[in-house]
Order: sequence, then structure tokens, then C-alpha cells
Amino acid sequence: MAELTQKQLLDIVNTKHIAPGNPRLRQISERIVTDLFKTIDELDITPDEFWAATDWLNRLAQGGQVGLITAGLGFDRLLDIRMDEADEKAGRAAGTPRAIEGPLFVAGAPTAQVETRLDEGEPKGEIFVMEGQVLDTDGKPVANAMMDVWHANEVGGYSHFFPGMKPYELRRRIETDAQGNYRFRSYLPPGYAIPPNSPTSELFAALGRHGNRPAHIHFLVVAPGQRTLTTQVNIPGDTYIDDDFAFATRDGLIVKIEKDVAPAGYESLGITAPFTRARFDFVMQKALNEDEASPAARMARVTA
Ligand code: MBD
Ligand code: FE
Repeated sequence: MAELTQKQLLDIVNTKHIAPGNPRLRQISERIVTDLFKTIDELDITPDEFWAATDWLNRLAQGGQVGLITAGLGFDRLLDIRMDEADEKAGRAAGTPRAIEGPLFVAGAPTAQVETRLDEGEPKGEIFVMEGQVLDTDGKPVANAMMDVWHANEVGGYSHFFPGMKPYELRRRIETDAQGNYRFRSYLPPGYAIPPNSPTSELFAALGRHGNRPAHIHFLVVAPGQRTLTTQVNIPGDTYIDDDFAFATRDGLIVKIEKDVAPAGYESLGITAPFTRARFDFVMQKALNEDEASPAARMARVTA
């Protein structure tokens, strides 16, 4: 039987095949396996350490927390930085900065025309209206844009992930009118913290890191002919605004908060007393192809 050196084993693992398979996947697998062999050797990883890691990965996946770890280790922001770099190289107009989707988007939220409430019943925080237009990079209104909006509840929980919340609570889709207008009422969310006693919190404790995100609201905006825009806005004043565990805070995405706005004109949202408002326009890049305008692949992943 064959005795193998580390190098011989690696070569066999990386070249063994009886069919072409998927060349791109084989290339990626080869790189990752090579780097991990190297890590194990150079850091003298013990069998106990190795099997503890596989156990952790199993628990991480079982708990549906892989997306928390990718965000917390910077991979989600990395993908944004790479798309920004590609845009800049191609001389594409930037529009509203993109910001990570995160692992907590749910497709299929109830849809409203132009305006809606995200919350129901008694407000669980400061009554808040956000409003503005969806525009293209020429400054023209984007009619019939579909804007998904979602945020955390008063204790930082997201519906469909946090126990006790109603389906689609604090999640809505808003279709803009001919002028690209949107408007919604909700309450100002607090920040988010990773779930305690979870595989994610285990890793962050071991790394000596916190797992907090500053207060934010997510958006996913889709419109014919426009590049799908995934972004977030931050509420100013949060302790973690420059120390987000997911590295998603960006200039241009911190909204200005106006307090004590007069209620006139906001009756359709059930507002009869002074409230807190932010105005924000979303600027979408023009799509260069159908893929950029259609989030079909993205939606297929989340609805699966
Ligand atoms: C969130 O609310 C979030 O937006 C991200 C990116 C990661 C974890 C929780
Ligand atoms: Fe979030």
C-alpha cells in the first residue's frame, strides 16, 4: 500500500478525478484544501483542535448561523468592497452605497403601494417615518421600484428568526409611484446582538470580540432596468456605529434624524402627534444586463 508524504497526499487529493466535474469548483476546492493543509502543518493543529472545529461547523450549520459568521469575519463586506472596486474601475456611477444584506432577509413580505406601516399596534419605540424617492443615477425618478424594508424589533430580534414574532413582522415591500416616492412608518429599532449561547457567540468570545451591530434598517430595491440595490441605513448616535461587528457602516448611509415633525400630511399613517422623521433618496445604478436588474438567483436562494 502506498505510504504518502503530506505533499504527495495533497497532490492526490487535488488531482484525483474520474470525470471533469465542475472545473471552477475543482479550482476553488484545490485552493482551499491546499491552504488548510498548510495551516494545519504550520500551526501544528492537533487532532483535538481539528475535530472541535468540525463539531463547531456542524452546530453552526444546524443552527442556521453560517451567515452570521461570514458577516462577523468580514466576508460580506469584502464582497461589497470588491464590487465597489469593480464599479470604480469600470467608471460606473456609484449611486447609493451598497451595504451587506446580512443573513436575515426573508422574501415574500406583504406589498403596499407607495406607503405602509411596518409595525402593528402600539409602537414599541420612538415613532419613526422614513420617506423619499428612488432615483436613477441621472436623477430621474424610478417608477414601480420594489423596495423590501426590514429591521429588528425592540429587543433586536428579526421576525422568522426570533421566537414569538409574527410572520413578516417589521418586513414590508413598498412599490414606488411614478415619481419614485416611498414612505413608511415604524419605530426606531435598537441595535442587534448575536444570539448568546450559540456557536457564533462561542467563536466571538474565543476571539475576544463583541457581537453587536449598531441600529440599522435594511433595504433591497429592485426595478426594471436598474441594478438591484442592497443597502442599509444607520440611525446616528449608536455606540456601535463605528464598531459594527459586521463592518457594514458606510459614509452616506447614516440618515439625518428630524425630531418633533408636525403631523400634518401623515394622517394616512395614523400619525396625529409630532414624530421623528428621516428623508432619504435611494439612487440606483443602471443595469448593464438582465442579471443585474433581476435578483432572481438571490430570491431563489432565500425562498428555497
Ligand atoms: C443583522 O441584523 C445583520 O444585519 C447582519 C448583517 C448580521 C447579523 C445581524
Ligand atoms: Fe440587520
